[in-house]
Amino acid sequence: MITELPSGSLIAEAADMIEAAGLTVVSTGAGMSRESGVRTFRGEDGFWREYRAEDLASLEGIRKNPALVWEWYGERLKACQELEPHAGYYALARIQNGKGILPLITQNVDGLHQKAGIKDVIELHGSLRTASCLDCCGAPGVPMTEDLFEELPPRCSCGSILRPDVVLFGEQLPEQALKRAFRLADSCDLMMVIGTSMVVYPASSLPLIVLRRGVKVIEINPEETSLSSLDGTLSLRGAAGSVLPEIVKAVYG
Ligand code: BV8
Ligand code: ZN
Repeated sequence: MITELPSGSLIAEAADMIEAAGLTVVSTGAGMSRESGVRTFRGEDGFWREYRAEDLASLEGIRKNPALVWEWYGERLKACQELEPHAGYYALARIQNGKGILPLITQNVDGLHQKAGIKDVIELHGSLRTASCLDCCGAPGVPMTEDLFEELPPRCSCGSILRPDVVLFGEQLPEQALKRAFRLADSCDLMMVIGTSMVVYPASSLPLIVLRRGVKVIEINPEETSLSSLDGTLSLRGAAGSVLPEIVKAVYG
């Protein structure tokens, strides 16, 4: 993991862009949670035991091996409940308070942005808060609490298996959340893209919409992505937990 910081001039450039921009939108992926101890989906910790996340986070995966998939979500839920937001989250909350508005779009389901007091969080891929009936008997979502994991897989009152209310691969994203995300990409003056490999669609299309409008993107990621070298991207090679507080220092002293 890269721990050194981008150059002071890049930090200062990002700070100037944030200060000058009107509507600034943030878009985060699994890398935003990495320094809080949540594994990412790809890269060195992208596997859970010998399984790829994509194979577990799918309807077919749940139907084929419901107990295994629920074991994975149980471990992730427990981690998310025990883990705390790192300094990068609080830096985003500081920018949101300073600017008065900072809509935040996330692919993450761990609830850590909200735990750090960040408001207006748009969860593109759902959350680990509730679970619903796999066979859509219409029963409302049940809270994902410890007792749900006593017997795996947890079942609906109708007898069918429950599924976590996250967006599984191959599923449509929540319509309102996606519509708002596209509207923000179409109207913002700046987008900050933090901790995403730019692999998963349609979240990965948002910064491309911003760039196509001739509007700038600030990327924060220890690794290069397909966004890094595009015209209009200021790519800061570093970890969210250390870069974001440096930007806040440069903006607010
Ligand atoms: C859909 C919820 C319409 C569950 C998730 C072929 C080509 C293109 C697209 C497709 C294709 N085949 C299928 C598709 C569509 C598919 C897709 O994009 N697949 C990918 C794998 C190719 N998309 C979908 O299915 C979406 N639905 O399109 O609906 C439709 C409907 C029917 C049929 C067709 C289409 C649904 C996508 C949502 C899936 N659910 N999660 C759960 O979380 O359990 S996605 C999952 O991946 C997570 O949400 C995760 O956030 C997301 C994306 O990953 P990243 O966030 O980018 O995380 P990743 O690990 O990849 O990268 C981490 C990054 O952080 C790295 O760059 C790393 O360097 C960096 N990093 C590390 N440490 C730090 C850091 N950065 C900063 N600081 C650090 N410290
Ligand atoms: Zn049911």
